[in-house]
Amino acid sequence: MERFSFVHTADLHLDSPFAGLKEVDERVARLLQSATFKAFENIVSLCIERNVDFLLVAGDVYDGADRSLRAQLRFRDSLLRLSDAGIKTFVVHGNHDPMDGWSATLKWPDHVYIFRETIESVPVQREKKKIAQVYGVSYPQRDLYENLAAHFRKEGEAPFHIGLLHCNVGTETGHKPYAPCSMEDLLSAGMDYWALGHVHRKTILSHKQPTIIYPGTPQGLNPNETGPHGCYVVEVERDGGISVEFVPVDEVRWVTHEVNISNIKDHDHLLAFLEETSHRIQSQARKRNVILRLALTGRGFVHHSLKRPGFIDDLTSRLREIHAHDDPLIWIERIEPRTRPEVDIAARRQAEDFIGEFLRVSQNLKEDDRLWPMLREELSELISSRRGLRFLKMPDDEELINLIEEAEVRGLDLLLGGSMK
Ligand SMILES: [Mn+2]
Repeated sequence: MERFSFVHTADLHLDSPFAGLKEVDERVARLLQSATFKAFENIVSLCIERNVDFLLVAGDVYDGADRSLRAQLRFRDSLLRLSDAGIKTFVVHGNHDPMDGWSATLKWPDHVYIFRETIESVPVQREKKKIAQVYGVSYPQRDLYENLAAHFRKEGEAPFHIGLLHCNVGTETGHKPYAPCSMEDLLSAGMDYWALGHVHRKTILSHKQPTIIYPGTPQGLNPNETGPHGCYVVEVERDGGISVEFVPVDEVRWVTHEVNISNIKDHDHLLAFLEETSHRIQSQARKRNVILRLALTGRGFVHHSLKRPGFIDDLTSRLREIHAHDDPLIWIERIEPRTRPEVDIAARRQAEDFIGEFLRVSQNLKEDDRLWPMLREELSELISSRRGLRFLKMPDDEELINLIEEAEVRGLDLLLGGSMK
């Protein structure tokens, strides 16, 4: 067989509104507005630089079913650049951009193939020789709970078979179970490579026979999509061997960094320490724009200062000022207090008094996950209220533990009153 290469991406979410950011300055807002487009532009440039044979886009091209005209035009313009370079593109749509959403009537470039609502297979040719066969299907509508992978079957003679699908493999992905399927479904379809989309964190489910990959979002879309985001370059050798390389293409990188305040002695020290941390993270990002969340942890004198009205806001502004003219940009999104008061909690927990009992209850809640359904039950009334529906969602396990910890610290502060200040 012929040696060839391709790039695999998914979940572009073009024109994502970057929900969940409370306040953003103008420079950051401008950068975010174009970030999803620029990340995709970087992928197109990568395809051309590496001279790959084709690009695979595994769903969620657009952020919403009501895809903006701007997003569709920018997507088409990018694909035109690829098409002009003789590089083919194969696209499926997912739950965020199903076929029943609004589409402008645009003419797509010659080398672009968009899969429709029934599974099709398309040969990929290079100089009249078939190098691969691509199988794909798009979501007709958003809420699709049918196992699509189970209908993929390799057919005919081709040197290499690729499944292109937006789907949820297994149950532990942290994403909605659209087009749910199992590893067994993927393994039994006879594909050599599964180009998946849906899970926003890059994940290699299987290295070979077949190779199964979620490339993740090429641009992190919210403060939880931290670290490098990009796409995969895949090289297929003459003997069918596959090598994959992750290439970061993100324009803006979300970083959450924990800072332990236990050894901080005064406020000057705190400021200098945070400044030094942000500078270090900036240089580690290697000329990428960074949006930084600093989580302050540990137990120390700073804990009580952080509770002073306006203290965290002032600290945040000060750090933003220091970096105000940096290019690439580093922006302190938030300083999150997860600190604890200077108190011997272990000793307090042993004590036969009300505080001891309170601490034992909260520890029990953190450690015994059988109690969590009860906690969620308590929360459900708040979350399903009219205001709650707009602003809240049910916490996942990690968030629930964080909530219990916050409640423990707050409860302890209230119970201890002024005595520990
Ligand atoms: Mn997605």
